[in-house]
Amino acid sequence: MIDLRPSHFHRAMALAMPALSLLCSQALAQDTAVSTLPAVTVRANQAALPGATPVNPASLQPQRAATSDTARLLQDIPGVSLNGAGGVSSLPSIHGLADDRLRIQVDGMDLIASCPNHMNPALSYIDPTQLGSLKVYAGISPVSAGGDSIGGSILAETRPPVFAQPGQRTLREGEVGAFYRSNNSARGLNLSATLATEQLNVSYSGATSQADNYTAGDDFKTYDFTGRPGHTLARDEVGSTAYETRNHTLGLAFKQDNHLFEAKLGVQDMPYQLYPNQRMDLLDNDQRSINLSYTGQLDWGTLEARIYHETVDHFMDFGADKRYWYGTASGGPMMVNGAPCSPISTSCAAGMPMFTEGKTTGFSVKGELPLSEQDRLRVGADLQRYRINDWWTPSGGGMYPGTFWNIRDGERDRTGLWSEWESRPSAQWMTLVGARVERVAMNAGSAVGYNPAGMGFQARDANAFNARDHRTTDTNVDGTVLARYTASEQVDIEFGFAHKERSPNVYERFPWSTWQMAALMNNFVGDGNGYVGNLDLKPEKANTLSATFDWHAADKAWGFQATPYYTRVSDYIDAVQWDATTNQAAATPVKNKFSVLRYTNQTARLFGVDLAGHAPLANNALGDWGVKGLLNVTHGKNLDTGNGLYNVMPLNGKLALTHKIGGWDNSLELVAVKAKTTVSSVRNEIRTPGYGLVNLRGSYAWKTVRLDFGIENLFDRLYFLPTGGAYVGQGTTMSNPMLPNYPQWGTAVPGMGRTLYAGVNVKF
Ligand SMILES: [Cu+2]
Repeated sequence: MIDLRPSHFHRAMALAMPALSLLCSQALAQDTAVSTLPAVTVRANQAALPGATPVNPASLQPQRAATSDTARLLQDIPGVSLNGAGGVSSLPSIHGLADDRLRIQVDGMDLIASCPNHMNPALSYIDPTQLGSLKVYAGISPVSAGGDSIGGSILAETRPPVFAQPGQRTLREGEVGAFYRSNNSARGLNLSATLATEQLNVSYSGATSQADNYTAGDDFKTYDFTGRPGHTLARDEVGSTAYETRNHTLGLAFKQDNHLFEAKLGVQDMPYQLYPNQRMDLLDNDQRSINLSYTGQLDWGTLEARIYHETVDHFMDFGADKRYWYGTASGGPMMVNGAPCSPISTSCAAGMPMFTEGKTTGFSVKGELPLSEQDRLRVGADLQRYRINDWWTPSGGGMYPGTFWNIRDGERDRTGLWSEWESRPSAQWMTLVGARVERVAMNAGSAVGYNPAGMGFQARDANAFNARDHRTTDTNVDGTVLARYTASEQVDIEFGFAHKERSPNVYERFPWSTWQMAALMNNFVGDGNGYVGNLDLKPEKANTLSATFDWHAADKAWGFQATPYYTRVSDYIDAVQWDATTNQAAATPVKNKFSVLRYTNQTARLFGVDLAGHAPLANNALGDWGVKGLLNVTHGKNLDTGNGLYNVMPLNGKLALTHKIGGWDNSLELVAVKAKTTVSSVRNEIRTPGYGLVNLRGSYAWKTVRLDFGIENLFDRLYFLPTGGAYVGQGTTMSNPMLPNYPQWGTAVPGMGRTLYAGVNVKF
């Protein structure tokens, strides 16, 4: 057996290296072959685990021109929807469970959003053009791909290193690209370059992207608004949707016989990403990561080990559209202290600097041992150490004289051990059984308000928080049983059961202030409300049953899949409206306005079905014609209150007519979404009307040049994002934000109006 302790691991490695150099080198390239390149790719064991839906690499390419938001590349995966956030930070949701309820990894790193609004989720650190592969476990995810999550898993990876064939000269290759999108003047560049010998690969990939605010299909506001000097937000302009981001990755890979070592350095520099559904904007995000990994085909099996470290420095304040406000709903100037606000006066909205600093260190190791022809055993261990500080410096307007510590010296450390056994007892059957035990230890230092001596609830809440021990240790147990039965060449069925547990994140546990202003800052769902943490939260525990029935042609020319699922979550972290005065749950919950809520454990149930299908229509002189479709239904309910769960996508579907001829690959896409009527009433979640959109997409590929272009929202429809939260993208979002007559109350964030896009990529 393998000893998983790091010191033993390194010693074992040192001993194993020379002995293994004699091993046959064929084992190296046994799985992935790079399509046309005369090169060898070494990958970790990529034999598809059951439950995984890889996003077709061919479908990633055309989308790179259409979006800079990597999460959006998942939009055609059955069961996946997106919760709107900033322009490049959407939060994927799988079967109604999103954000930290999912396990999302980038190159094997479990990245954590270090921001009270979760503005920097894992997928925001990788540009669509940097992606090599994207895989989703929507139904039952194996324990090897899970941990500290109750929903599915998403694994994003940059391109694997390539090496020259023996005797071949040094490989020099790369790609350069650019795109433009008309609606918000989004533009960006990407460059990747690789230099590789038989043993060494040096690669760089970088991407920049920036956009102005986008406009909706029609006016959705009743007034124009002057935000930054010289700039008026028209009635159809969606405030705070601009962004600018730059991602760079430098990779070094070394291959020796059956061993592959990789080092990746990642840098993100995001000058701004504004938020239409948050009261603050991201005005700087600096991330650095280092990721070292080893993959080896050893005589007993496959070994993978990884160690990574990430630091994030995140800064928020009011962006341009939230800083000034002199328009009111009636069109006149807004008066503050008897004087009209003007674009050059800061009296209407004081700044509110907020800083978050996160440090994540992780180590993981996994081994795969073939036990027999039919059986494989996988074992692994994951360690993660997370440190976070979240503080707001004084700024006036009641926010002084000292610094407000939202989370000080926050800690969240995970230790996980798992094992799974995959068996193929016959040609028809495949089974996977796994278990994981995980310990999550959390802690935080003392709460400090702006004015520790007084100021309403700040002192009371800080004292109450500080009087308690903030340490918690959860022991979470996951179990997965999954089977695939191949009934015939045309029918297979995959079904399974999973029990999964997730501990609360730091923002669910530690934010301590019931003060409205502070609570409004602690919101990672974008619903406009304020949230207060709860030290007594228990881990969420989910039991999920899921099956996928798959009918298809023997050659997969046509196919139809149905995935029904059912999840019951005990201790689901929902929220109750909180009365700061009594410091108790509100006796009479407010309706039709924003409120302050406190996280609490309740019981939830989610069920639904995903349907997906594709079929050829005709193959004639005009090309290859086909049709594909998708339908998602999810119901989420809080069984304690009878409420709907927030941010659950209403019934939605997609139908596409596809066409291919020569280098052309085109499609006409219809998107239809039903009205959102089931909402979380405790959050006064906003209902949205149903809508239909038409998109046109085209591409033409030569040998080394590729063009992608299209029109999204062809008919310039005004529609509202059912899971995009509440629109608070303009104005002084902090003044009287709870009033029902707050001009924007009740407006969901509109989707983008018509946009033409085009992108070009050249390989060299
Ligand atoms: Cu933030």
